[in-house]
Amino acid sequence: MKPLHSNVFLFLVLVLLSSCKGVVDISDEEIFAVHVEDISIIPKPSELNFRTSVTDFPVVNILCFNAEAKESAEWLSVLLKKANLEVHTTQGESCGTWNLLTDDSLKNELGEEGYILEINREGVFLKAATNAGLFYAIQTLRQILPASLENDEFQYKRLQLPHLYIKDIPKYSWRGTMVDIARSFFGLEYLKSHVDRMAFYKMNRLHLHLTDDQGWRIEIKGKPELTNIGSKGAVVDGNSGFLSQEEYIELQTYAAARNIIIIPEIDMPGHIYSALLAYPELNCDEFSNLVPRMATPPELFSGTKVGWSKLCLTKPEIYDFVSTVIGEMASITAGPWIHIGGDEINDDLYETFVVKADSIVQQYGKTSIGWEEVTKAPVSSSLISQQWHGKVQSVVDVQVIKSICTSFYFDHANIPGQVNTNNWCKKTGVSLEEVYSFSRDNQNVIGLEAPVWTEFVFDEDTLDNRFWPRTIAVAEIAWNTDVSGNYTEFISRLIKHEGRLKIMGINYFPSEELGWDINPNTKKNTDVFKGFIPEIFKRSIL
Ligand code: TNX
Repeated sequence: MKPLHSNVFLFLVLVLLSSCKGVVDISDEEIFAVHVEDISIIPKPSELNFRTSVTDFPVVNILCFNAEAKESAEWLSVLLKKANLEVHTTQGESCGTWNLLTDDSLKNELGEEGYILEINREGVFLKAATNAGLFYAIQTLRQILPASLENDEFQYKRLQLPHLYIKDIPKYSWRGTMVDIARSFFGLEYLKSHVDRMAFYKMNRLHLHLTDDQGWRIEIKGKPELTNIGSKGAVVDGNSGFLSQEEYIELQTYAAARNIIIIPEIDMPGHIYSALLAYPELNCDEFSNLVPRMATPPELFSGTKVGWSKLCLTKPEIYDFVSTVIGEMASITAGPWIHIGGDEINDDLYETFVVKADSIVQQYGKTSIGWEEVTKAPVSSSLISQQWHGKVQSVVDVQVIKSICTSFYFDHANIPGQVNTNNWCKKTGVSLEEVYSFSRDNQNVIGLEAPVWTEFVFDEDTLDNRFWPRTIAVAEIAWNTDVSGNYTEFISRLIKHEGRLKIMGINYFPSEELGWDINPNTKKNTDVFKGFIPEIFKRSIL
């Protein structure tokens, strides 16, 4: 750490420099004042108090951080520079106008992801036990600052901020979305934008549904036909393709820098025709594992029917296949989880399979997640069950992620009758209000996750329309559980996000109660942090 006097010296030099440039003469018009009534923070912080006083920030600023908070200092500099501030970063504690501090002893008070953000007459102070907490403090600050920062159109020279105190701690550790890139493929660039958007709303888990009957979307070097052959299909009108391991790792690093963990799903033993096509030996004799027979290898499957394909569970060789695939996924996955699917199949050997697949995941040092059907089997107590209807009688006491279809299946319509949507779970679709009103009932719940299945989603604008703004409601109720029931108040905050969502190029669905432009006109696609990675993430995170 630098001694304080050297920082004071640096400050004096900077003040001198800035007065030489004449910036002390800046007129009032060049100051952008943030007004309390314009501030709309989502998810709603657990504690937020505005004071009546304000601070005008200088043009030249010292950003001060402790050694551990270096990556956070990089994020904050990017943000402040977009506000046209001149920023000089220096290591130290509370020695600047902007101050970042990680302090392990705050873990009791703030947990892994909580933070304190204070703006007072001395400056701005961001504190947390971890860089994850600071990252979220920076996202909050970003929501306080004007949206024009996002696309470099902020014209002012100085900022005036109201004094405030925020102490903010998430309720759930799992605040997720899922993208089905198997039915219709969406590639690296879209997924990175999706990560940017999730991070802005403090979401931290991205589940990728990588494999299904229609397509296999992740390169497995030990089983090259999975992508040579298995990636070629998609639903009718959907795109095919796959992520190379290099792309998967690039996405994962980009996400990790934003405190988002990628959860890869290899759906087994059903939903697996694309693998059965690539390696026909995984089928039973005469394809008796394909019932009803919707396609026969080497034919691709481009329909939408579910529950008709499975690995031949009487063949011991299928476990070599499972082991190769899981082993490779474990070796390229930084997060602790691998999702083994397990949905929608009937077979006497189903439970045996699930128990074995779970133990293979553990052999490779990871923890399994499965769709709730897997809890019919005596799986390990570390497995996490992802509930999509909540009706399975579990034989194990395990942690639960709620993805209940009546509230979180965003392949369902935003409003009744919306075209290209599924409706098997709820005929009228899943409205923004229904998402927001979800009430949790079970003490094992670790969080919420909203999936978009892509049987009827063929392009990025449609995928945006399914995710946004419903995902913002998920982000809020997963972070702050004191908000339930106050939908009107949520809407009054969400309304103010329209401009920012447009700048970020999000083709949102204009829910009527928001009064947003019907056509978001998403020509620009930007984000103040788009493409940015702090130094420490330029090395491998595996
Ligand atoms: C059920 S939920 C599925 C998916 C479909 C989805 C369509 C679950 C684990 N399986 O295979 O895409 O419904 O809404």
